[in-house]
Amino acid sequence: MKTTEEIFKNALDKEVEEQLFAIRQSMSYYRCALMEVETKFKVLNEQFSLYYDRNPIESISTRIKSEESILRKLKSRNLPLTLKSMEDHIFDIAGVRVIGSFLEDIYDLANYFLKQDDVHLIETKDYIQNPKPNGYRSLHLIVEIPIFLSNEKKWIKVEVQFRTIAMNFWASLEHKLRYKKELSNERLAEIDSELFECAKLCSTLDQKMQNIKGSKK
Ligand code: 0O2
Repeated sequence: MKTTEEIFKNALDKEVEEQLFAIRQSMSYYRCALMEVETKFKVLNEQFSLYYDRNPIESISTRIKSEESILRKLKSRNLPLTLKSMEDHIFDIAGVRVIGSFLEDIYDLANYFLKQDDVHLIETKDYIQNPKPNGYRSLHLIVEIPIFLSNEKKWIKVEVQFRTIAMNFWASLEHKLRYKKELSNERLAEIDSELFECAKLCSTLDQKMQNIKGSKK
């Protein structure tokens, strides 16, 4: 016969096990959604290559947001630290970054992607038309796409970031420079101002490259 303590411990173990499984399951759905979205862009690139003899995509990368970053975001918004709260409020757990060749490619790719009838647009943040005050440029879409499991279809949210090579170059280096912890406030202000100048140069470069290419296909 089990003691009350043993029964209680077993119940707790079971509950923890179930919660851990639910988290693993959720993360697995986000990974499946990333595969679906990545394939969609590979298909678009293939089609451009066939019809227009060019590849508008320089590279595609995917990432699942780290647990640390998810918790930080939930805490910063005073949201409950639960799986449901994460699924309901954090929309960039699954992230795809599409690096396009020219400015025009960014909007073409985004439009062709959004035309697909299984892609539901949730939100657009156009930091190319409206750059962030620090100079950050990128087109962000939050979409919901279906993943097909053995006995059900689930809609999963994915954030897609579209950047040109110049936008990505700036964002990657900004991230490295900005997050050096030992810098003084004065040096940080200097870096911010120089980075803002670099962002303007990148934007000019993008426009020049687009002009050299000329518009449409
Ligand atoms: P990580 O490591 O990619 O997870 P919201 O979701 O609307 O509440 P949030 O999260 O600020 O607010 O959304 P936003 O503005 O669309 O930015 C989300 C992501 O865009 C960031 O992810 C970065 O990948 C990128 N990003 C936004 N602003 C900047 C910037 O100023 N510099 C750089 N280098 N990247 C930026 P996370 O969550 O920060 O990190």
